[in-house]
Amino acid sequence: MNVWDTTHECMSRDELEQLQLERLQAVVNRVYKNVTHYRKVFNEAGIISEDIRSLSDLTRLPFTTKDDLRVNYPYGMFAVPLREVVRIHSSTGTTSKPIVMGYTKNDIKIWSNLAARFMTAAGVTRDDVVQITFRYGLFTGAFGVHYGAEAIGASVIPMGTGNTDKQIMIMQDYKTTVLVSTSSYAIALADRLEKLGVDPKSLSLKVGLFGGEPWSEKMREEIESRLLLKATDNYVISELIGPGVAGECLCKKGMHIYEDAFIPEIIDPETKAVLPAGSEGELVLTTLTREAFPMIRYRTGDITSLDYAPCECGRTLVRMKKIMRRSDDMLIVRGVNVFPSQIEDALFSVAQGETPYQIVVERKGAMDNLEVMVEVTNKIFSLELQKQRSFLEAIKKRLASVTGISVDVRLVESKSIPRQMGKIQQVLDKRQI
Ligand code: DLL
Repeated sequence: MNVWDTTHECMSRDELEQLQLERLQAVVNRVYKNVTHYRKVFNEAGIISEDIRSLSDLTRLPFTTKDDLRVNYPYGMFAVPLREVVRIHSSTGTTSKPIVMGYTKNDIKIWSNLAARFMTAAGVTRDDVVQITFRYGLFTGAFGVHYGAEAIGASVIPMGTGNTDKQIMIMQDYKTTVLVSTSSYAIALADRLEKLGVDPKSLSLKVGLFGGEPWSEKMREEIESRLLLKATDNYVISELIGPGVAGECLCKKGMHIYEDAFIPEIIDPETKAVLPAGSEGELVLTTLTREAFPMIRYRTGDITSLDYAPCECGRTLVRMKKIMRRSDDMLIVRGVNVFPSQIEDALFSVAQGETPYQIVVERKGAMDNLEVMVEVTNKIFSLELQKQRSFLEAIKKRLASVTGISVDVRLVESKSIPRQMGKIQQVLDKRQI
């Protein structure tokens, strides 16, 4: 099996831990000097950089959360002056204060090589034609894979999202061998191919790189058999870098975390205690190589477990189990992070007050659908039809703008949403993945 960076992906654990410690000491030192937030929280915890003498001292450092990033919006967490930043990205899902990540020239180089690792692990070579259906723009997904593919020397087709018929035409004509997409979009593509009567055998697909949202082994089997490719799971998280944090090899038994660049820990999300190897809990990551945007003990909110057993592929890197749930209430809809609180705030501001509602997420065909049912008061029902319609449109518009995805909104009669002990279940996630 091909390995992109044998030195770092196949190191002995002793060597790896020595490298991690050196890098950790350097990053702790740097953030203390250059980032006001870290200086403040380290001082509050009574920690100085010299306290990090072994890897186990990592647990003495405070966690970093999404809220810390929001409070320090836009550039407060940058560890280099803006003139050294050559790229700015955001995570999916916009709130009033999105999360802003910066990259130096060297960060981009490191990122490209990290992305090249999971692509190589899935079998991508310079002979491949890679069709990227992730969204280009502020998000990290498309750019990370794009640069990784170029580092390998493959031919990149930067399609971006949507326009499924055109995606298929290009896939046929340009002889795409590698599909990069969310797992749900891969199924939507398979559905459309079937409708158009295109035999997947007539395509050149070989590898599918998927990520950005939870998906099951059942979905993997479906995608592999319908698109006739080998599908791997890849972990994307913008705050840490984007794609290139962890990815599966063709053994498909967990995603190798690139531990020379990220130290993983698993914590109990309630007590925040670090759990022993093998336990299931929330993944916490510390960056070791980021220059512009280092993260110390970042709480990802993703629930997984770590497996340190050797892998047949020869990589010595730990593997994280597929992520199927989160420790918080964040929803992932069509690969985009959506917080129920964003929806509630937007809804109440348009309705000019609290109004009973329920968020329903389900799969319609292959794709996720998010609908907000809003109970209307007599006041709104008594409005003439035209006014009701503009109320509905105003909610839709506001929700689309705060979440970054299209949202269906349905006005329903007062007291018609089911209650349990008088309370509405605010989020009903009916997806079976
Ligand atoms: O941009 C994720 C993305 C990439 C979406 C490509 C669509 C296409 P974030 O907005 O930072 O990154 O979202 C990161 O997505 O914390 C997980 O909850 C979830 N996630 C990412 N990869 C996987 C995966 C994008 N392979 C959040 N399996 C993370 C399950 C995943 N969940």
